[in-house]
Amino acid sequence: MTHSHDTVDLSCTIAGVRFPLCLMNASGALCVTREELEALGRSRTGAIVTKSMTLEARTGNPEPRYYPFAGGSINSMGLPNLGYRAYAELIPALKTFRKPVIASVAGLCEDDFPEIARTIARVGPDLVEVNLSCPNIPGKPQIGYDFEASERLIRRVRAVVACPLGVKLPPYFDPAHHAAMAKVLKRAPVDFLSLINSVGNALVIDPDRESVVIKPKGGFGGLGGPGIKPVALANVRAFWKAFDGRIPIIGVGGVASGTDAFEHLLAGASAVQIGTAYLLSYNVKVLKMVAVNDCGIPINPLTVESQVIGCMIQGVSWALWENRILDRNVGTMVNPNLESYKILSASDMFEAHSLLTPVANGGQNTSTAGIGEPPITPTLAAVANAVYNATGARVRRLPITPDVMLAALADAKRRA
Ligand code: YRO
Repeated sequence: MTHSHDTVDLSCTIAGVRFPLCLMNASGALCVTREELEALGRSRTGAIVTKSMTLEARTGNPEPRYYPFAGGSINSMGLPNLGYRAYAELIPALKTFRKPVIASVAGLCEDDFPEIARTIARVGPDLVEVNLSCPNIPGKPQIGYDFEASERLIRRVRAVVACPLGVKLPPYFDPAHHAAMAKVLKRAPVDFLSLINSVGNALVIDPDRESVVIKPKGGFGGLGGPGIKPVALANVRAFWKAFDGRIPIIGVGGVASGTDAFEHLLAGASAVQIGTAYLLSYNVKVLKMVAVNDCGIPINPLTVESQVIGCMIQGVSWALWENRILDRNVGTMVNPNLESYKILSASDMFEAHSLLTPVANGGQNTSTAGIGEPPITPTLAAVANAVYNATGARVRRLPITPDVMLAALADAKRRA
């Protein structure tokens, strides 16, 4: 028996809009610029979801503002986006990719939302998703945690948007809050729900650097990734129940595999969005490497080959994971042990080939030749060059982690 993705129907319909595939990016994940949105258009994603747009363009918070780690990601991007006028110009072109376009609308105050929504709805997005995780009045919680403000705001946006309108909600942790919000959403009303936004105001600390990992807001930020999946599933389930299954739900939170997506569908979602895992696809993985070494005529080729492959493994480790952290004041290494000093592991292993070329080195080739540093050092350059050949981005920092990769891509775009 053979399986082909073309014979399996994974389409879905949300608020009357047909999606060719029930998987798409989550708002925020690589959907700010024209290039990122067009890349989504060319991909197999079931829809193109934009970054939440504000009245004016924003560069967002200072970096580092996004940090992926083993358990997920933390961010305090601060709404970097092109401003709604730019997206109003882009959306007609994005629609030519023949998949729904979801415009995510944000605001820095309540009055911003209807103004943006009115204009953006006119250029024909297939759906509008209102991001309720936005600041309201200083000192008050985000709009999504203020049920009165949420109701006022949704009613005002509803009045100016003709296409299907949904809300992206923050996670709630108490059944009373699920009930209160469901009541608001039934009165407003909305056509679909996107559940959930990142789990707000989390704090990730790097014990090696003895520091928080993102710069804005003293390190506080929204948590995404595998750890928030149970919170997302609970919110999908709670709202599915509150609406007796009568509202389409897009599940968001901790989706990195088909099984994760399936769990969201089991909880009541009709489609699924992918945030942290989509960004993580910017992980560099070495699939295959060929090392060619001139070391004269080796007495024991098998030993030399084994040595060369060991060097390649060390080189790739160096390129992608190893991070020796020195205390700048006293010059001692502060990585406490090998538990927090990452190197390549079995699942990272690539197809390694070693070719030995018995080229005559100068006058003769019978002397001793080092085969320690020679196969290690060029491996770093080989990885960095392969990254350049694949993406057009030059990396100049090691190890090449997703944040370094994203910065390099942004740099390449600026230079282009
Ligand atoms: O920082 C962001 O741009 C951001 N990150 C998220 O994980 N979710 C969001 O909804 C947003 C935009 C909204 C806000 C957190 C900046 C108020």
